[in-house]
Amino acid sequence: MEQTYVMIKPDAVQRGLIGEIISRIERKGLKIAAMRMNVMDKNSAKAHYKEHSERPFFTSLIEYVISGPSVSMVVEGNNSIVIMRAINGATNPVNALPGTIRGDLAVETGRNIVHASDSPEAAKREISIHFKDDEITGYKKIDEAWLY
Ligand code: RTP
Ligand code: MG
Repeated sequence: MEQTYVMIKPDAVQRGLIGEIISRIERKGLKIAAMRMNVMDKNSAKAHYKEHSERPFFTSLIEYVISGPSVSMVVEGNNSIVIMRAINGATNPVNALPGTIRGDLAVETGRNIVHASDSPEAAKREISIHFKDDEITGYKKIDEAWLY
């Protein structure tokens, strides 16, 4: 079953949106296979956003994601990578459609409240940064014939 890494960023935690965001993921029919709330350590944050290390916003991006507690999740289901990107909406909330998390709940790129891996390679890499294998549960849901 395809897995992706999802983060509820510190601004969403501060705004009391953890439940709202998790609820949207669950209602879609995806399964949360692992979950933790912590302040991400700086090295993990830098490794996570390595692809942006040369960009002008890199320093402020790292400070943002380690500025307070965030929620890290492994989300599972067929096509979960593409589906989670669609649920989150466009990077800049100005362009994010209503109905998406960013379209409904965020107003600026630098405070866009959620993250999801953008490819199978990124998902594998990001999950390995944030979770040990034995922290990811392999449980089955009783309705797995219809959902994940
Ligand atoms: P994410 O990785 O957080 O899920 O976001 P994304 O794929 O939609 O966007 P990405 O291009 O990977 O950018 C990563 C995060 O960096 C911040 N950002 N700031 N100031 C800027 O121009 C700028 N561009 C990107 C955002 O927090 C974005 O989510
Ligand atoms: Mg990204």
